Amino acid sequence: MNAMVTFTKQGPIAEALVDNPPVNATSAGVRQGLVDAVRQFEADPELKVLILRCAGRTFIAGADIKEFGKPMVGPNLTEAIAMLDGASKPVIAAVHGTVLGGGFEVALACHYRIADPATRFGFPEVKLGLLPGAGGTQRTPRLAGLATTIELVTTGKQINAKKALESGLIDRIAEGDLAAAAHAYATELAAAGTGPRSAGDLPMPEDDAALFADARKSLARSMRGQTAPLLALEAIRLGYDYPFAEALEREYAMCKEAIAGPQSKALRHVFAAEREVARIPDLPADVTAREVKSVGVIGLGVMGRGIVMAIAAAGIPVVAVGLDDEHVAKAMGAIEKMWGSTVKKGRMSQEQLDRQLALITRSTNVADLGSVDLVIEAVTEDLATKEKVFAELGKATRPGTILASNTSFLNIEKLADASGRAEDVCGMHFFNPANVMRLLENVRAERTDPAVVATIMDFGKRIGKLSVLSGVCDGFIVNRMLSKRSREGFFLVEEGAAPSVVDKAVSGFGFPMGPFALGDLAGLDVQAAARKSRAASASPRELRADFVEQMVAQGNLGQKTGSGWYTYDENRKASHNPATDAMIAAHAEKHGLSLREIGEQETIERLVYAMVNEGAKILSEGVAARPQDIDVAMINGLGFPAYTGGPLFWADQIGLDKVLARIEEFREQHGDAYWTPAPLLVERAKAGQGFYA
Ligand code: T1G
Repeated sequence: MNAMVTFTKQGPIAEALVDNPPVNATSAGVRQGLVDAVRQFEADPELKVLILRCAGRTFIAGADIKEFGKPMVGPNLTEAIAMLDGASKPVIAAVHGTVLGGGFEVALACHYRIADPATRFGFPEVKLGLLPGAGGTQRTPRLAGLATTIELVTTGKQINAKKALESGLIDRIAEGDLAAAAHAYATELAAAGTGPRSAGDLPMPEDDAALFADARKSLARSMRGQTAPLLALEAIRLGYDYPFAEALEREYAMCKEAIAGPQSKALRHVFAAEREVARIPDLPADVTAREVKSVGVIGLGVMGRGIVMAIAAAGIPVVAVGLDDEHVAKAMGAIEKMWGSTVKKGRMSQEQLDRQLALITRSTNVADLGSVDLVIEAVTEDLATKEKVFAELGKATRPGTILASNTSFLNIEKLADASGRAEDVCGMHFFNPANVMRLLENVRAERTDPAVVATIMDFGKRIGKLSVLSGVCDGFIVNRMLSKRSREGFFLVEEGAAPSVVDKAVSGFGFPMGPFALGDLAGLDVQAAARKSRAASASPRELRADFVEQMVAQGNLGQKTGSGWYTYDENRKASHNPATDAMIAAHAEKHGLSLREIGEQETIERLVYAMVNEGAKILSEGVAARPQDIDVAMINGLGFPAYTGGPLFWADQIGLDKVLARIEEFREQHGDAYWTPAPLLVERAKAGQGFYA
């Protein structure tokens, strides 16, 4: 027996205990250990029932992602699973934690299943560009029916133990200690002389062409551009077209093919990158995060409210400081309304809502922040206003209280100066809506204490955010790169592209929406204000492309006024806005511009290479420490399609030599101001390397 799987026996009951931290992934040692355990169990006539259990925080959470793409060592997972399924005596899976992917498949291949009440189950393979490859698409329908199977294998959605029990995926929910409950279950089966029970012996549920057709339609929409969900859906059909054993073989072959595909490579890169960015390479080893027991949020506009909600939802007390009683009441009313609708939708209990509300202390006085450990400032995006607030915070809070600004582009150094406690000052840039968006762009200023950096990175994870660390620059990582996409979008329209055609190309690339639809959503007045704040450093051509200002001047602010780049009906459904045609034509005539047809390829290259080039500059300047920080931020902050791996990973797949060549062509056509290739991009392209050298 190997160290990963320990085989023990107590009377007629055997136990195989898997211990492969951190999540008991089915690494080679685990697979071999499972095979050995079943062999030992089968070979001993004294033994009547085998319990499969895991040590640590979870039952097997999947195949070992770190082994993908490497030569297989020892038995593969399907062989280990076949041993469990084929045992001549009953095998019970006693599960806890997050039973995911291959772990769920191992459990389903056992004959009986008992779960800790808090256990969650799922097939996250599609999030890695894969499909279940060890029986998940074949055993699940036989146990739980088609609808549950389709939902589980095509979306990666998790279900709790109660739902798993109701669906027939588990047999019991353990009362008290799982090991003891499993042992009692085994003793019961042994006493009753119960035999093995293989899901593979059950018939497939009645076929339902309409269900599959609906699933294809909804997946094409909800998982647009992704190959794995539709593959997973088709894999279920193997159960109708082939005998069980052959269906398993074909499912495994489909999974192996997907593993070798570009989307899985990209999504596995993202999985690792999202964990890499939590590590701050240049933090001193001895630095420790400060304890954050309570937080203050000052400024209760849309962002401030979202931040208060995210903190309270994480169970952390928060003092919500507004300008005056009216502002505070309005903010709290909005928070209660948003949480109330979540309760109505059954996504949160009333008790949870009450607990979260009880964590929020209303205030209009900065002095009430005297004892908090962290203050997040979210007042209006105006430097003078923020400097005033930081000066007050520097006096009103105790030394060591971290003072963070939610600013999306203003200079943190100036806020640090205003506070009088620069070492405690940093940025924590949330994305709207702050209680929903995963990304938290933490900003380290020149004088920010390393302990502050460690604290805000930890705090981000504590409130369910994906923290990425940025240095100080205009727009940090996401908005700085986004501003280049916006710039190219305006230029493309100046040159003759229709906004809707650009948006369609960008959505087709995999973004949730294109730059013009996004502008209408965010508000053209907001975009105009951001352009105004950058006017001093803007080029003549950027200033000339003043479409947003033209529309704002006519009171067309986008969705909030029903008209912007598009017109919107009462359900905010977008339609073509003929006024933009007239505006673009008049603009071209006024400036003597000649309009031309612009193809989709050029559209995407102009918009995405502009971001890639800016990302390379951000990397060269050390604003981001690694390409992972940029890819993770853009995927989670702007919706850059994860199945491309993020802008820099995607550029690597294209080949930086090809990217550089196109940037040089754009530089010829549009000038140095916009298309000077970043030194790092040139250097890597010439060396035949990528950003991920
Ligand atoms: N393989 C290898 N390492 C894994 C892993 C896995 N499946 N899951 C997690 N880790 C590592 C992770 O990299 C990190 O390492 C540490 O564990 C803690 O993870 C045949 C083909 C289980 C919900 O997709 O969803 O089975 O950074 O920070 O927030 O059909 O990890 O510390 O060095 O995420 O508590 C399917 C992926 C695989 C599950 C825990 N399974 N993992 O979350 O911790 S494909 C998955 C998760 C498959 C079969 C197919 C989460 C978690 P390090 P963490 P967490």
